[in-house]
Amino acid sequence: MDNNRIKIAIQKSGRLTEHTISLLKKCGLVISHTKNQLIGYGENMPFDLMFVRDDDIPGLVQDNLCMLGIVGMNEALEKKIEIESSKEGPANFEMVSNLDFGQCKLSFAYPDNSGYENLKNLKGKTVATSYPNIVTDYISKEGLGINVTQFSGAVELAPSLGKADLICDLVSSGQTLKAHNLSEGQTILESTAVVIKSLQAVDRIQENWVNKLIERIQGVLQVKESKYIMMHAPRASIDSITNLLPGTESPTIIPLEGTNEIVALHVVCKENIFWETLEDLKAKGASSILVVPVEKMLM
Ligand code: PRT
Ligand code: ZN
Repeated sequence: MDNNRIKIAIQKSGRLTEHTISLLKKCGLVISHTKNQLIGYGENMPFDLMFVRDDDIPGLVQDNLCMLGIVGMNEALEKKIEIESSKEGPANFEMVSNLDFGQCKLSFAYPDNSGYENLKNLKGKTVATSYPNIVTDYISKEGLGINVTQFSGAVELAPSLGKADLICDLVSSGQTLKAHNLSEGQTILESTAVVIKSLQAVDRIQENWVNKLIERIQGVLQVKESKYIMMHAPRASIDSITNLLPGTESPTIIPLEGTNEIVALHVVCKENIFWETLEDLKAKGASSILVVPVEKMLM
């Protein structure tokens, strides 16, 4: 492998895979990859993708085997706390961007009707989790005195197997908890997928590419909600009209032939626009309102 190329660790097969590949493609990366290959080659940029298990991603970046990783915040934080509470610390990577997929919560959950909703009353009880470092850190900061036992899968079975009194696990819809007669309690982390980046110094060319990719990722995230809005508006109402549009910068004002009172007003709005906003704009005198999606944005 060419060591000048920048390696990005991504999940091989799981909840994050499709979103991650789609994000990188939207950043302009053309990937050559066949189904069973563990490496995908960037054809038009010096990035190569390492397809690995999500649990391994923070470690690959920590050990400088990959410069970047895309992984759940839960995994990144678990590794960070593990490193920082050992003699190895501080961690050699940072989280540089929160993404708009992989949303979940890391929450305590207790058997229905167990009366375990208040963590402060659970001194000496045992919690099962796949995130022993995050959970231990939380328990000690809160002074809860709950014991932690590590489970690598099917954590929700621990109470009925008699291995723990409660659990702390990832929750999204809540269906899994419900199916196991567990109730969700305190959330200790709201997680999304994140980009992690090695703190190791690299040469200028590599650094420029990494910064370019991170900038494009941020551009892709902004574009999702952004709209380009065009309308005719009374010159006297420009301020009140732009105040109705969330997340806009200074509007472009274009004079219209044959009138001084009405102008064309163009703005980029960084949040979604609802029908109610259009109706409010109309009430302020705007007409011919067009809302169009933004395809790319570089701030
Ligand atoms: O093979 P590999 O190790 O790569 O995959 P994996 O099975 O460990 O991970 P995967 O693909 O399940 O999850 C990857 C990442 O997606 C996680 O690290 C989280 O950041 C994120 N994510 C988002 C989730 C969930 N939502 C989620 N619901 N990860 C796991 N779950 C599980 C949870 O553990 C529980 O078993 O789904 C169940 C709960 O779901 P609900 O919808 O019933 O509440
Ligand atoms: Zn995993």
